[in-house]
Amino acid sequence: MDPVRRMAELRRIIDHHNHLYYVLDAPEISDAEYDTLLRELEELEAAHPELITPDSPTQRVGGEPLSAFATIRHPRPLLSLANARNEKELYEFDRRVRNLTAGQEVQYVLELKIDGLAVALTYEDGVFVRGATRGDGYRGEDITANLRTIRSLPLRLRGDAPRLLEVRGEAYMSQDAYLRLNEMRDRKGEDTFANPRNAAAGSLRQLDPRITAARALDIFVYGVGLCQGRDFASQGEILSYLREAGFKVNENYVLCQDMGEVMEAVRHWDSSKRRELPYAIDGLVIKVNSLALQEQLGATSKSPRWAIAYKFPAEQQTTTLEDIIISVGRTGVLTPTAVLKPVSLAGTTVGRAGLHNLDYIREKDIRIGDEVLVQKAGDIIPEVVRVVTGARTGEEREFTMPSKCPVCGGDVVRLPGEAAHRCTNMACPARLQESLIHFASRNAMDIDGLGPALIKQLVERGLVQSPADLYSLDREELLELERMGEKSANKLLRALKESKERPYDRLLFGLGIRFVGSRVAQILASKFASLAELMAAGEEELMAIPEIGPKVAASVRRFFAEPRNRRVVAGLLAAGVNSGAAGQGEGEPQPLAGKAFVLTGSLSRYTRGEASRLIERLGGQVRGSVSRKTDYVVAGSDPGGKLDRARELGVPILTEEDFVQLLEEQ
Ligand code: 3B8
Repeated sequence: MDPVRRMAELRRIIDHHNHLYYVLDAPEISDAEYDTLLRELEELEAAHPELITPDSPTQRVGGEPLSAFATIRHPRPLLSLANARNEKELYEFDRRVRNLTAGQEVQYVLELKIDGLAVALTYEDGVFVRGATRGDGYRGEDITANLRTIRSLPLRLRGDAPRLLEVRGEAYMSQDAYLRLNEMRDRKGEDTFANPRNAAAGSLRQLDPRITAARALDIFVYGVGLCQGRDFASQGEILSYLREAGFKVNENYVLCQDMGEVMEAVRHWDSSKRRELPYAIDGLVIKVNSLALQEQLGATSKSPRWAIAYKFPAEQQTTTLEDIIISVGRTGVLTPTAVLKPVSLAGTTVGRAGLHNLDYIREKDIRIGDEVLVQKAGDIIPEVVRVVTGARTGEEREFTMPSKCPVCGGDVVRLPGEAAHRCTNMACPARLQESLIHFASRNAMDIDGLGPALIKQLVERGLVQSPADLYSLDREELLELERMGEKSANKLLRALKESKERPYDRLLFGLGIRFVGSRVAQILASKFASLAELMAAGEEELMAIPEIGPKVAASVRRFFAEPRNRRVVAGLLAAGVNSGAAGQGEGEPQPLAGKAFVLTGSLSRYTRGEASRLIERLGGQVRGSVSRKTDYVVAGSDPGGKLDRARELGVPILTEEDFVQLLEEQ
């Protein structure tokens, strides 16, 4: 047979068996037979690479790792569902639907609410061309290459394909695959995922599709966002069509004639039934079946009026509270956390629970050694609901807040009117560490590869004392860190360099000013063209902005009034981080132009990075070793051999005082 025809035939056969295996879970041939078919196709494709089609079953994993995901604007917004937390709220939903549809007969479809990641899949003439995350509902991230690796996702639709089809679904990881993945990560000493949903999201967020391909992801689809060339009359019809087209559709949906039937199904799944499923669900979705009625009901800016999510009540368990530990956050707040005897809760193992603050602990009279009732609701961190006082033995111990910071030993105070205890040491390594984690995080400077473990090392080794120091890290310093190879060091340096170009609202958010979240940072950045302008703004000027209240204004002023913060900002600007200033750096006087400096020993006022940046900002250069071309050696305490060398060569030596004076003169 000629190769073109054989290749087309093989693709059809392989697709068919793929579908039987991954979608219908009913294979008809053995793995070995399947592999033989796949190998034959691979060989033909290797011999005729020009005949490879993008929808070929060999083309699931491919392409180079991306440097970032592109943004996709959804043709129709992917709204999210309003929630009902109990039966009463479900009846209220039904009442609203009836009021708005004035006496017409309403049927509902009830579906499981898969706990995964919402995605939109676009097919053109039956071929999968694009897949995106929900994002903010209007724009998502292009994760096409990663979605292609999901075997149950058809690369080509079965039957007559519409011109254009946008399908909505939920990518997820089965309980089994989740447990296996975590076991493996645990063995390798990697962080484990807290639940299957995070595991699925983490896997789909990989820039390298080969990593995604190695994770056992799956997908259920439940809706159509856009369809040209075909009409549907009801949700039931959509689900049937999607199944025929080759998608995996969850079979546990029911058509309900009235609310009585809806409630029956709700109670069925509310019981322990849902824990028998091999995947996690976080509730049920109730949808008006008729698309004509759906259209009549419409949507608010956030959610459709024709559907609602019924959230299962939070799950609770009792266990022993073994200890209370303290962590210190970015703002110095000491947060108590309960260490629990691990219990299984809502499908995950829980070993920690939030305790908020000392008042919370006192109010609930929580003591170390108590039997406690813990609760987990959705994504929320588990919390201690109450103490099982009947189980007290008298051995329980009352908890007291430490008067010294457990991380740095600094004084702990509680400010009047605040529930929180704070470490007063501005330089507390825990605060530093948390602020760096925040600075590097996705919505801030988004420094890929700079995670909590690496930050911890950098702080512990004294390499970084403020976010600005990140930008003077060099390759040699990085290579000395644990688990840091050439490749990751280069990658990190590149990510750091790239982060300098982020829009300046992200920098503003990354500074971690109290009450300045992403949104407020955007507003401030839109009102003040540069960080310098913002820093110069007075409280009134800030409060004149409609969205900015006195709390935010005061916090911003306080932050920039703090000399330490001003120094961090100056360091960041000197490192060339985008701060909105037009023609940054240009026109600054450069009195040290052409002067070569060498630093040795440690300075009391500046870190090495800060000193370097100050010199560079004034036009000077910082070198690693002393030579005849060196203009100045700055010697701090405990200087090394560089000082001897400078004396030998007669290079001028500056003490820290001399250096500061020199800078001030400039
Ligand atoms: C409208 C309908 C959002 C959803 C929807 O299994 C809308 O239907 C939605 F605006 O998020 N997780 C489902 C699931 C999710 C949604 C849905 N149906 N089965 C799910």
